[in-house]
Amino acid sequence: MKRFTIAMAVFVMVFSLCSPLFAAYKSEYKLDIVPSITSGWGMGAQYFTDLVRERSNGRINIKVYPNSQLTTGKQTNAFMLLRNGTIDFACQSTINYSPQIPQLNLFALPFFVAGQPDRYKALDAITDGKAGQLIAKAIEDKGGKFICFGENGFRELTNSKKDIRTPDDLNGMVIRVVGSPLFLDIFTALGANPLTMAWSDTMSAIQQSVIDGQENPVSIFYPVKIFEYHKHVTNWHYIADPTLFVANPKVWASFTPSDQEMITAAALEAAKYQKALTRAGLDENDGGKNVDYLKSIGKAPEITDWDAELTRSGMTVTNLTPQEIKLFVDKTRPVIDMWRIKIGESLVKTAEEDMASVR
Ligand code: X2X
Repeated sequence: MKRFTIAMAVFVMVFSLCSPLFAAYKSEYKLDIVPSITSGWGMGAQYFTDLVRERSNGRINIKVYPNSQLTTGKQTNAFMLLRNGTIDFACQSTINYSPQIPQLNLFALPFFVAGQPDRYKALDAITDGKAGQLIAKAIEDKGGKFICFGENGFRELTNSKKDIRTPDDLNGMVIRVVGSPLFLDIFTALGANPLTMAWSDTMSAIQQSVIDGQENPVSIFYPVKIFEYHKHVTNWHYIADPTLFVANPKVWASFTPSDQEMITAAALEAAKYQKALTRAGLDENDGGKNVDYLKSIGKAPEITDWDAELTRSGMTVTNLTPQEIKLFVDKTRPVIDMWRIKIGESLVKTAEEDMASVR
């Protein structure tokens, strides 16, 4: 009897090692995102999980949990929960992981990417370049499996009070920011009153006028109809906000090499879709390529002229002149000087070289 049991155990072990069909996959993998599914970020995440489900014939079922459900609203704890396995996959903003991985603050250096002649080209040069590799390594060193970069978008400023054209206009305004120290430094330097708050609490704070303003990409604030409360938007593109497609390393190691390959390809495709979604109608230099791509995959965007759409929704759209931008740049320069050190001078220099290579 004992021999039989041992023989069975050996058989099961050998069989499970040899057969991917026998691999112990979970019935559901949880994927973490902060906003709703209707945001560009959410749609990109959903696209990823759909591709994986389809291409694995339903064997690999990843479910998107929107609205910070998996972090119970504590979006800046998200990396710890990915690392400890509470979360299997994520499509997360670099901002939310930056308290644990300081290198990720690179993208949130004010006007660092936006100050380049073509901000989207500059951003791609970083994520596809040497700096991107250093960032991927920083994430892996801290205990996350990096798959690829996606996009939330360049972040703009909305508020309920007035048109913002200069830092003086921001004076004393209560601006909601993510719970990441760099944001407090930026808005303090600009003379505003930054208030840290989870995104999941922000819309009700806006409704109750607890805050005057907030900053987010249009693909985040438009779907939640911020224009019903905030009548002013300033397009200053001050920071870039890529997303990260990532996994828990143990979960990742549990997949067969061919499944890992399939999941990686799906993430890259979803990232391409997410970037096109969050750029269409916003990238002035794309020659229509983002809209064309979305059309080619049967997902033509409804809105292609954002200034017109936001105006139609009742917002005053403020586009800044180079002279006005310079006022914001000058005010935030000390913040850059301080944060270059925290991020790591060599990473910041590498990113500058990546951006210079496409100028
Ligand atoms: O909280 C935000 O502002 C959001 C949704 O953009 C992020 O998660 C970084």
